[in-house]
Amino acid sequence: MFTKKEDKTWRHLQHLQDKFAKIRLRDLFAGDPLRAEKYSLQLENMHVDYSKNLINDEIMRHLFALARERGLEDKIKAMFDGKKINQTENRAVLHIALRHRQKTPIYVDGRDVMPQINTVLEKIRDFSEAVRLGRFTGYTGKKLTDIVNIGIGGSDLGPFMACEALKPYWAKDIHCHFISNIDGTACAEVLNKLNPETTLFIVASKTFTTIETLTNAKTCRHWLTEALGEHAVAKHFVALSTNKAEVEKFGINAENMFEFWDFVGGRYSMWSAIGLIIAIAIGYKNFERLLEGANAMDEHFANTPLEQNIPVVLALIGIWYNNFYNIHRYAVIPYDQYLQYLPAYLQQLDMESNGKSVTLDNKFVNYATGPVLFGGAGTNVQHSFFQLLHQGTEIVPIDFIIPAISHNEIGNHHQILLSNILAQGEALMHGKTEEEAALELEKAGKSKTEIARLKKYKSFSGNRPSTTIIFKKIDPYALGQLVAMYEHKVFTQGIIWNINSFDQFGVELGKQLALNILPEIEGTAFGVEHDSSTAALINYIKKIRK
Ligand code: G6Q
Repeated sequence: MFTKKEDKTWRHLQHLQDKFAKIRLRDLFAGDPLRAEKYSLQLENMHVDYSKNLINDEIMRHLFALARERGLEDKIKAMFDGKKINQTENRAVLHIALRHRQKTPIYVDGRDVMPQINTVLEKIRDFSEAVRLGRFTGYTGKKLTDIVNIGIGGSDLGPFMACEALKPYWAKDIHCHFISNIDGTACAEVLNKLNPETTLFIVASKTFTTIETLTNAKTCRHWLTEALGEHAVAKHFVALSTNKAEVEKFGINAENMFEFWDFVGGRYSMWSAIGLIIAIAIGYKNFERLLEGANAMDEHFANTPLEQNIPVVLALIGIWYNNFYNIHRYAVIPYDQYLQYLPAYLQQLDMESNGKSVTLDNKFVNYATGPVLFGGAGTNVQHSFFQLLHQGTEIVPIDFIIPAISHNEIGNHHQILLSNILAQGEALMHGKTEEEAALELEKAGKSKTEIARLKKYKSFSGNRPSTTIIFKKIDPYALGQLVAMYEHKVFTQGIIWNINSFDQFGVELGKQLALNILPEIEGTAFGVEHDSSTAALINYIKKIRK
């Protein structure tokens, strides 16, 4: 699977892990006062400290060698050059073109894609401004104040996460809503609150064939036309898609469609027309800042030597844990209420991209690929799953993320938040030995028997890795940098694992089977063959729904 050279580097890394397993991070920090400085990187207002990871120079050197042997530099170039690196679908992968701010062309099949991207950006600018200023109104002439994005997966998670992350930038008189799940509750709970006259629906679907989105869009259309009549649709529905024919079939005019293209993957699409709701919420200038932040990260990724390249360094540290420590999970913990949906967004980005088992050479892998990612907002999660992170038997590497300055500097809230994020990283890394725990208990006046009984429970193994990412403030530019950083981290890991990070065949089987089961649930098909569990569950559901 690997070349001889790669295999040698891989085996050497395994050997280094054996050696390093005996070394403790707290000793490395004690022995090297410059460790934090050495293992930190900076890009503009973004600071990344990766010194609390289980690494040293020799390990990093071999990880960089592995990346070079796997051809990472050439593969980055291939993506930026519009080569068809999504080989199973024969597509270029050009989310970087969506935020390409330089006035240079990017070619796919000999054709510059920048003019069409810029035309759609202008359309987003004009439309978002018209809605915000009340120039584009609803059918009865009222200002559109509630914008509903109907989409799922890549057509939902990005815009939803970004709108929530940038709430301080929202226009005061505009509210954003998201309908994603096919569960009727998703529609009902949003529509219950809204007035058809002031509601704009954005139907976001790359293919415009997704059953959840089309079913939700039809329900919303019905809700609107019941109140305002068929003619109102043109003033209350727009579509974001690559599929003009299906958009028109649904009854949305082509002039109300914002186009994107098959070189934009769903989970990489918030920078395209799929970001329309973001532009309406925060204004086009701020939307441009989001693109500029991502573009700054793209430039950094494409032009910085691997050793100082933030996405590459983070990716290689992830590889180190995944493939050499056999730690197949990691957590992202933003200490910022506005970033609370970032982990859910990253779950799709990472797990849909790298949850693969077949290599680009059409062989099953014999090593671990994408890890399980989870997370939540700090400090909330400190009071839930952090117990396991500190004292459980699973080691979970963590990305801690925080802005130095909050949008809501109320009293000392943010100082407390800051002290907590730093304390968690320190506690996980440093731990507390039994002796240290005993000493503390002694100082607290506990008896010898109590100390002997409690000291194990009160000890922390430590040596648990984390990376800390600090921004000055989470503004649109910083969010662009952050999301693009994770996109490129995922890309880099995909290259090391020799898999295609840009298809998602794994979501298809369930969809296919659901289409078989639907007529049975609806009572229009009978006797379809299933395993006994599925068959019994279908019968049970039909019985109690009668
Ligand atoms: C993302 C995936 C997937 C997709 C949804 C929605 O990379 O392709 O999450 O975004 O299935 O698809 P449509 O946008 O086509 O409705």
